[in-house]
Amino acid sequence: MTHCILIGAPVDEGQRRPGCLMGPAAYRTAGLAGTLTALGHTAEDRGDVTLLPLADDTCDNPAVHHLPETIAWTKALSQAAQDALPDGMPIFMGGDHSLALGTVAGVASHATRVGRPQFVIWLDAHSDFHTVATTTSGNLHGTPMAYAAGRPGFDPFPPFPAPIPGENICMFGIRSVDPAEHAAMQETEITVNDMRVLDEQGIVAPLRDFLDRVSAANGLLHVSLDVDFLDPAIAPAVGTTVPGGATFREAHLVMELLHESGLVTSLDLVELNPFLDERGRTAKLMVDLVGSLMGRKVFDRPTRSY
Ligand code: 4U7
Ligand code: MN
Ligand code: MN
Ligand code: MN
Repeated sequence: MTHCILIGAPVDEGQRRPGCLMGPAAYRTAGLAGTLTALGHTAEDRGDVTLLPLADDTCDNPAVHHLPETIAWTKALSQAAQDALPDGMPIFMGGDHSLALGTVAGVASHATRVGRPQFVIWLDAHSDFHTVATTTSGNLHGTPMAYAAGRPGFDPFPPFPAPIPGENICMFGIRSVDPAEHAAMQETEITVNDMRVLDEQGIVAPLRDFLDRVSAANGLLHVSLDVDFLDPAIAPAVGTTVPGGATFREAHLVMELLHESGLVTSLDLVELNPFLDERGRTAKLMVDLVGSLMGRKVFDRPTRSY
């Protein structure tokens, strides 16, 4: 039994398709809390995080927009993560992916406090490895992984509390990487399981590999699930669709294996734009994936081995 702490993060400023701010309401409407309690967990909804007063932060890259808002969200969400982690498992209901600038900072601070290494699984079509300096779109939802990895180029932001070593980061579903991100990632030990790897090896072997490392290190594991990890045919409610994403069963299998590992300590649900959804199907799929992550099985057997 896990105490799940739902935290709304109605962040819309990290990209240019208004609507992600409706994400937390859509997850509540799709029955996220009830899904958790039906599985025997407890669910506490702490409501939506509100934005702190803005500073007049600036940067040299003219493409960047909503910098003061994004920095304010980063601080507020880092605090919300640190407040929640001693009490249970925070589930951040986004909101665009810039919210992970704050949530990952918060979980990394907590990990340092409890003296355990932090690991991150990034489920996304994109690597989100731009900095404030390199982004050409200016959309800061394309930057959180670089911030968490301690890349320079985030000057106006608070320094990342405890940068996450590349060996502790694993990406799945990747199929859109900009040249500046690619060059920067070459310098790291990040495991990039792009769609080609999944086509050839499937989900199980690469994921087991990473989970074994988390377990051996007694690590904490943060999962960041971007809607565009999924194929747009099954998950249309996202601004940045990229063809060739994870199938329904691939996504559920990731979640089922994560559940069996017992290692997940925090979760982001990001980039859902309910304004682009078809009768709530993407919101419902995301809630069902959380169900698999929290122990729902296709068919319950006393013992199961793959
Ligand atoms: B998401 C992009 F140019 N790389 O920087 C950019 F392709 O959180 C996309 O993963 C970023 O959805 C996507 O704008 C950010 C683009
Ligand atoms: Mn993303
Ligand atoms: Mn993405
Ligand atoms: Mn996106």
